[in-house]
Amino acid sequence: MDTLDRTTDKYVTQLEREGWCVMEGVIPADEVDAVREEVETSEPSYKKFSEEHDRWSKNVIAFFPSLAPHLSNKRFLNVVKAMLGPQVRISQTEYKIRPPHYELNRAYHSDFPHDLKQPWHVNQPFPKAVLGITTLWMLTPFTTENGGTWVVPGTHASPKNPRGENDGIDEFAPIPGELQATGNAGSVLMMDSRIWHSNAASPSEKPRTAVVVRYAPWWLNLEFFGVNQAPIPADVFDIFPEETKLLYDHRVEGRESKIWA
Ligand SMILES: O=C(O)CCC(=O)C(=O)O
Repeated sequence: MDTLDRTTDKYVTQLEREGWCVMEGVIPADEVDAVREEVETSEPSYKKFSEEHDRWSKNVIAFFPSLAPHLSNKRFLNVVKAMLGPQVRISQTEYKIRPPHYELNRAYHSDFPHDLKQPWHVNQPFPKAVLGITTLWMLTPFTTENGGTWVVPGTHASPKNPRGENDGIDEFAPIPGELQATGNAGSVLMMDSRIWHSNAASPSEKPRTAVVVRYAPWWLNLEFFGVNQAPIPADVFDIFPEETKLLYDHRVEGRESKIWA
């Protein structure tokens, strides 16, 4: 880490104790609408592209490059690095747009590398270490009315898991202690990848727009046999700020990593 920034201590403390936090104002208020618009308007092109090509042949960040500079926001990355160590990479990037009247109510899980339904997971009992930080970039406000993500504070430290075969938890049912993460557009929900979390129903008339970006320590294997490791075209990557390049350098199309190799 460059220098210790004490102003971000409260987020680190909450992440350590509760497994989640919301950092407000990571994307400035006067920029967030343009990012949201690019994310929303590009999703149909991404879907069309996915139908015509292999879904994993172009990284989604290439469809909304205006988000890229924010992914290395200093205050935000300070917290990620406090949790994962000074050298981090982005493992996965995905659209998370909940359409109006979205109905799936609960589907509790932990995230890579703790998602027990994915082939590439660590087994229970999970190591007592932070192996991933999942971040949800709120491009519209997250509220209890429009599908703010459900989280169950403290469960990052639980030996059980909603998808644990012998743990007797119904992943599709409410869980005592659950709450919905809320925040203004431009905020980021940050979660220890072990925390039990779920998408939420949205009775709202408008989409709830977000992007999920998962961060990993440099040493974690990010080869998912092609799945969710789509490359970024070099001309898109080349215009990213240097700090964002560090995060995505392992995903540049047709190029050996310059930084990590
Ligand atoms: O979209 C959400 O609110 C939750 C997304 C989620 O659970 C995930 O990406 O793992």
